[in-house]
Amino acid sequence: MITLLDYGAGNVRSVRNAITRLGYTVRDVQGPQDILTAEKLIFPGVGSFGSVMQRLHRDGLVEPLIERIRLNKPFLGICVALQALFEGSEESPGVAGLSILPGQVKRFTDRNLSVPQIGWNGIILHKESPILKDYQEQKLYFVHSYRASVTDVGPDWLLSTTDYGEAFVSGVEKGNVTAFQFHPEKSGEAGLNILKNYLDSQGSDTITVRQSLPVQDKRTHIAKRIIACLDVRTNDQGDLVVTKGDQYDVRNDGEVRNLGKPVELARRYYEEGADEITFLNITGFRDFPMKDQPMLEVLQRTSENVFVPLTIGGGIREFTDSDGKHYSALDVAAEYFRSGADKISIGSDAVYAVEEFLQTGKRSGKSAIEQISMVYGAQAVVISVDPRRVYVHAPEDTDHNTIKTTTPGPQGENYCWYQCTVKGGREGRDIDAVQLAKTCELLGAGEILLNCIDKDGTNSGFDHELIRQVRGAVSIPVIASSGAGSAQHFVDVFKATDVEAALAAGIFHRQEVPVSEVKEAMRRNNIETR
Ligand code: 1PR
Repeated sequence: MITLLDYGAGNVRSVRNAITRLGYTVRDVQGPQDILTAEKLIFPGVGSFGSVMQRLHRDGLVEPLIERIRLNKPFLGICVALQALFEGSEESPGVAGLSILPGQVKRFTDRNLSVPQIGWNGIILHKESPILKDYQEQKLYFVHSYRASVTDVGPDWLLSTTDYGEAFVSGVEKGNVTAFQFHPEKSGEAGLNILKNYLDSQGSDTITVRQSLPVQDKRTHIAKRIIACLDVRTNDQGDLVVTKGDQYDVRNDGEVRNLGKPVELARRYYEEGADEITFLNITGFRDFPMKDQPMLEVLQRTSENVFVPLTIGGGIREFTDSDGKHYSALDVAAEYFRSGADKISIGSDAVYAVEEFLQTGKRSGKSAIEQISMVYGAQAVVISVDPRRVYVHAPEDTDHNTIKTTTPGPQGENYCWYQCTVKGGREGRDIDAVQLAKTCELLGAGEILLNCIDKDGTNSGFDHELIRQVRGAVSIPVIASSGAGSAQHFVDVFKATDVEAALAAGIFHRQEVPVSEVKEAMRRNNIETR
């Protein structure tokens, strides 16, 4: 019996599913007493530092947690739960942590690296641990903007470090108390194994001083991620199917293309080694997502078998239903997080939010981006950009951010800008991709999913010119999307641009190139991969 500290923020379903999958039963903390009496406790950190601490205070759990750790009772903290062991965090100034460990958790500072760190990185062990006893240098999934400093943690606690520009604390352990910055429940089979070691561990009444390992002269490296994307919608027969368009047109002879069932395909990509799965509910802009039970069910069922990050997009916005009941974008996102999503992706609503910001010059605090980022953290908010090329003869012909292109337009134009669209490419707006990406970063987005309507479904390779332009404009991670037709195209985009991840749909669905082949091509070309 494992006791889970679910304080109602973010995706705790994945931890729950992982524990169940490993053959254990989960019970929830009902009150402060459970923290002290639980045989084994898991504290999955989701949300920002401030919102986590606020909830612990609200539920009277701060003192019992400190007491439990002092009594050396089995404890596993994940992500923000590791950070909560410190005195405070730059993320939420003035909010006190549990102060088990000294120092403040700080934001990553290396300007050459995108923040948040999103992706698969290694760990270097500093001492022996029963939880990491069979760790074989596999990469594990991290997603965070703040990190604990190695200088704040003495050898009695320091378990592992990871490099992202600088070295930071990725694991602490003393006696039966362990915490990781990475997410074992999102780290595939390697992560499940780590979780299993904790669940199976016997613990010991005394604090065992574990052997320090020799200091190793090596660094860890974050992998470039490969993402499988499933565009999902209801077909004319009323079935929820994975579909795929050519330049966003998903119909063939009038019928919506049907490329398979979402849950089954997601599982196949997980087994083939996809680093992340994205579902886009492509008609979400017109359907009311809170009533979209099938999409929630897709997420719930997928998270039972898929232990890598899941993103869901389509229809994330505020909404008033026909009975006049109002749902904030936060309500809609919360439903998806509860169903197993780690990140939500915002398309059309991001364009409207940016338009408003550019008009007023002020943050309203009310946009979906701002609200969701505030509660769940920037790393949970992805912006899906659907741009299309607009050609011009010279940069002076437009106010937008142009590039000189090696693929001239129909009238021989040598310049273009990328016009953002809404409603699945149906409507162009007077905003370019650079304006959108930069403003969304300012409003609190943590990642850009950069599609390209001209390239979508063409199998002709990614649009490097667009990717370079947007990647150069922001300091959050960018996912290249649209146009992948071969494993070489992934190698090309990682060599030609600094993009952190690449996404494809058609080639995976049609089984033209399995994810594993993409990974092999990356390895042959010395591109860091999982
Ligand atoms: O506007 O917040 O409701 O979100 C709607 C979401 O649905 C957006 O993320 C938008 O990109 C997506 N979407 C809407 N219509 C379509 C369509 O295809 N008709 N799909 C659509 C976007 C683009 C990628 C695709 C890549 C890779 N699909 O998801 O997977 O282009 O494809 P490829 O590898 O086959 O070239 P909102």
